Amino acid sequence: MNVSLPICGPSGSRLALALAFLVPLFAASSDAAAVVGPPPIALQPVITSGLTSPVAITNAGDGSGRLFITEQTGTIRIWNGTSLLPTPFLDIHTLVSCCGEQGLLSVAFHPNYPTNGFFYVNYTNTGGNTVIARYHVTGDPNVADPASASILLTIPQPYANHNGGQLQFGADGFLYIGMGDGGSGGDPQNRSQNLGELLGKILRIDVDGAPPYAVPPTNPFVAVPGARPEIWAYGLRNPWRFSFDRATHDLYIGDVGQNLWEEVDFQPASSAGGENYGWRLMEGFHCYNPSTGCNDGTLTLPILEYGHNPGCSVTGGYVYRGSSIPQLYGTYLYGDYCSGVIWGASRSCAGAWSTAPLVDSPLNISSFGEDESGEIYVTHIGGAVYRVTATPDHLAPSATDMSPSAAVVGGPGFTLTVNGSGFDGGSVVRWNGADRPTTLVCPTRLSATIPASDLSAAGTATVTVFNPAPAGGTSSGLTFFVNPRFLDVPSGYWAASWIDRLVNAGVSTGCGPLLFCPDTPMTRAQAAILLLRAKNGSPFTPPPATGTVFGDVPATAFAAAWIEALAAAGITTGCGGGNFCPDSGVTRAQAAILLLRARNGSAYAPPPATGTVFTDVPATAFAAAWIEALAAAGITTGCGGGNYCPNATLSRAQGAVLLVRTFSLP
Ligand SMILES: [Ca+2]
Repeated sequence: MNVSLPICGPSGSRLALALAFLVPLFAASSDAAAVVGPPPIALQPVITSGLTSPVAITNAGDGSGRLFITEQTGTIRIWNGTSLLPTPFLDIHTLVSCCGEQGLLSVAFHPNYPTNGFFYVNYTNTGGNTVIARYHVTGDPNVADPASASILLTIPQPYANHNGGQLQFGADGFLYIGMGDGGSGGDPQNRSQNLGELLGKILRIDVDGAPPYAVPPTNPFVAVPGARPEIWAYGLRNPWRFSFDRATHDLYIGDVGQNLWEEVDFQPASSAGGENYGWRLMEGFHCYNPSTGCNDGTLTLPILEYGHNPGCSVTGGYVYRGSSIPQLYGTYLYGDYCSGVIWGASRSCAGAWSTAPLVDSPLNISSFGEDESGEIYVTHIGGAVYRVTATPDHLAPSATDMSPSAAVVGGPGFTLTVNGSGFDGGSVVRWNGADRPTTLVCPTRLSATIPASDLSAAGTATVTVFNPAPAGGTSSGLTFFVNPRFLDVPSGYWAASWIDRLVNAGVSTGCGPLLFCPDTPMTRAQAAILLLRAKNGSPFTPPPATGTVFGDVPATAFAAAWIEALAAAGITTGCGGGNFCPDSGVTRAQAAILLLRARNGSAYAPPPATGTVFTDVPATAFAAAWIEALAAAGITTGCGGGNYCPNATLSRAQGAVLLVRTFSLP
């Protein structure tokens, strides 16, 4: 059978039920506290009489707040917020064939409509062929001039069904046109896969180019011989309704299926176009023709599908970006013409799509539309318009981690990412209790704009997430560090002041931009630099390296000149076997020798070891005399518990303490 988009179709009993059902619709139980995901919605009647077969609803983007409702029979009506104006905005019913899947199918307003007054319509003419035409408003903003028609494009239609019909302007200013495969069933002439045909495609044209239109030079097939350059994407059966996410500009396509599967396709805003969405090779995620081996790997599969009975024909909707239902923010709404179910689809932060029914309505859903503030409306082919509503009911937010978690005092403002749960479009990131501009990135991630003024003083800040009432609340706090000098050395770090003194003396600049790496081992090569700078002063520069002193330190090695100078000063003889082991960590025992020789000269010899100073340093231990001398000089008190930990590697923070004490750095 062929039940794609049965507008004016034989769904009599269902339609009768819908027509009788003009009171507020039911919503599912509202135990939102136990549910993660989009909330149940209700459909609030906006227009319940005076409309004939509404198939599209949109706004003019002119700040007027009006809704423009396309009637399939050939008129565009205006809802001014309180009433349906009796005079149509446009009446071209004499040009239009109707109905079935034919008729006046949508209108899109030019992005500069407030200044140029142009809008575009998509209809099937009396010959059944698709026409894209431009019209102009008159001096009366509620009436367009039917004589202002300028036809941009006429596309022959071989059958009465599968005419597509959607027009949308993208954020790029180009007009996108949805074209069905031409009709019949199963795309008998294989048009959707044929790049020489405009049928079964989404087209993209530049309405501001030379009349009647120009092809954007960045369209994906402009250089492909035999391809129609207007094609933006292909492999579509009947993309009756598609839309752009007004926040991200991602493209969502409801592509009506054949006998079994309805699908929603997705194109990220970053796409350069050219996707093959599969029809007639595939229907949804399933092979159609051929019945096996249909996907050579180049097809772009749907983000979701659903089966027939009671579903029959998907009506693509919109990503909710309004303000009245924060829990729905970022959710893609779409529905089914026959079943009346409206679903909400969303993508996890990891990129996985999920979908859930939001309401099971008795409507024959012909279209969704947005008003200027991003609230979503539903048209019922029986002659009504509903607004999507929900009871605000926030979850309690939880903030689990954030990135970054530290900054340096006086630094620039930045974008803070907060991960957690219970987030929605009403969630606000707070910095020490003060609201910061916040965006819901995905269901478990927020981003907030933190100004430079939040980094004016060193210390810590408490970051929380607040959800407004009802329910809602404030998450527990995460601690953000505003550090004096290094991202990885907070004010409260145990060696912070020692590291500060080391850097102030010019001995170290850290391990990288704004980093000191306090808890990583100090390598022997790093130690060579730090020892010589601490001993000789920060301006000290060693003679050029020769590469002849240690077998494992060629002249080009990191710190080669410093290592050779350290040897020349008699402070080191290497790690044995003619090598220096520059990448090895300095042990705490080695550090005792190096520090005392650097401070006291190569001829220095410590007093004999007693074995009584540290429990883990008997008199016979390697470097025992040096370790005891280091303690006697007040440079070390050991690693704790009466021990020295001679074989442990020295961390860079520990090294900072020992260097500052050894050389009495200010
Ligand atoms: Ca497909």
